[in-house]
Amino acid sequence: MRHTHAPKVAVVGMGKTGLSVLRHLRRAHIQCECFDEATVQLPEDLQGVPLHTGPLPMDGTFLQFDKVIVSPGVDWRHPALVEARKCGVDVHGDLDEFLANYSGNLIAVTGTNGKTTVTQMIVLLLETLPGGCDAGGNIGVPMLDLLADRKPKRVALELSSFQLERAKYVHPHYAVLLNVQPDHEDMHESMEAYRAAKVSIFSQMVKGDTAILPADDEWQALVDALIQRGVQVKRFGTVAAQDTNAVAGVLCTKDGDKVFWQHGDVRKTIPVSSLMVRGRHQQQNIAVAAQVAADFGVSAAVIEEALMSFQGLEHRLEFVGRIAGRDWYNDSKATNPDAAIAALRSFDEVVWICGGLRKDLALDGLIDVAKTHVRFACVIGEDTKAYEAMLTQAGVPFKVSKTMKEAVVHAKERGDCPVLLSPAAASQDQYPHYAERGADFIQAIRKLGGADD
Ligand code: UMA
Repeated sequence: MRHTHAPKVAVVGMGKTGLSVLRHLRRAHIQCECFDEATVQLPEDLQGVPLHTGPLPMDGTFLQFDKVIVSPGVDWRHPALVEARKCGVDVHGDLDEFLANYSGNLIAVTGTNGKTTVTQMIVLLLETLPGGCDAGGNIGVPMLDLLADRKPKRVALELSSFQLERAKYVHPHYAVLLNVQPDHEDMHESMEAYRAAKVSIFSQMVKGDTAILPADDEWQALVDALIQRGVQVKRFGTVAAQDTNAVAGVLCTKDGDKVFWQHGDVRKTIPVSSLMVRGRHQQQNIAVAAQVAADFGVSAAVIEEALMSFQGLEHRLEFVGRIAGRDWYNDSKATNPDAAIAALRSFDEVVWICGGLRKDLALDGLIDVAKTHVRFACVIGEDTKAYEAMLTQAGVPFKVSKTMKEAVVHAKERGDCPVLLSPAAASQDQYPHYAERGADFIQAIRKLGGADD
């Protein structure tokens, strides 16, 4: 819609993103109104902005606005948004606003699993450079907040499929795609649509830009297309010694596995036995971050030290401690089956706490890995049927637990192998967020008493 009056913007969703968009628009003296389907209130500093609560309007209200900026958690297929787009209203997310206002060094990171760890590690490493690096996006800091006081020299953005799918024009000069695995099937039309959203991170890349992608064959066609456009492509993976396809990842040799990355002309390696993070997926993640840091000029010595002292992030294969005679691991962030598969593979055998909000995801991929790595399972969550069926197929004995506390008590009684919470499911059936689920797990463990150091 083209209007001759002063621009007016509608902001949809009043969570972290919506509030940050409102503050950004206010800083630019742009008139705005906001919408949320829940009964919400605006904080003190945003009082005075017209707030509409209840179902999003389908009556042409959005036609009065020059643009509608939608939070990532509002389904892009929401009928009110579909209708607005059909009528020609400019509807997008906060990423377009960010890109229109930021021209510094942007490193964009996406993928189903591992993107927070990689983004966090990149920031940790680039912070050592003059001018540092800020982190934003899905990681929890709305990206427009990064522009509130100054224009940072470098920004690492963690981007979800929701943020990417509602962006009109994405063009980072440096972008990382970690993986695309089934997730969020309740919020995307299909797996293809989900994948397309992730891959759109590279859609505008041109000569001189850098793309980091997995070394797996499934990405070859995209890699070829990017190379044809003059984009520098770097690939990562878990590879055998003679493999030359990847510049970063985990190298499997007969002397043991090593994390590696390309530092200028030199291939740097660190034995995984010197690292504090466990699991191939985590080791691969930090190798990717090392590659980004090397490309941005961080010294090899700084990278080496940072990798070796990195303990991983909370709720991601986090070692809680040796308590009541058992080693406990909190992987509450494993909100989809592939994340749980990666966690299970990093142990010989565990007692596994799984279950939660399944998001319509198939659990078949868990059967084999459960068969090999799970001695006993405790199933949590509101609807446990699909998890019970998967464990039955795997031949793994299990118990359904009503609460996390009950699951932890049962888990403690089952032998002496480590206990792993890696739900393969979102938490929102029982908790506001995966972090609360992880905190509840830790609290239940502590209640068992008897820390053994
Ligand atoms: N709302 C509606 N209608 C809807 C849905 C939501 O009105 O149909 C309203 C809610 O009532 C609420 C607001 O929208 O008031 C919430 O908006 P939101 O869900 O977009 O939440 P934000 O607080 O803005 O957080 C978002 C991201 N959330 C999601 O993508 C679901 C955060 O990622 C992100 O950290 C934050 O922006 C800052 O960029 C969280 C997440 O769970 C961590 N991400 C998913 C994941 O990692 O798997 C993708």
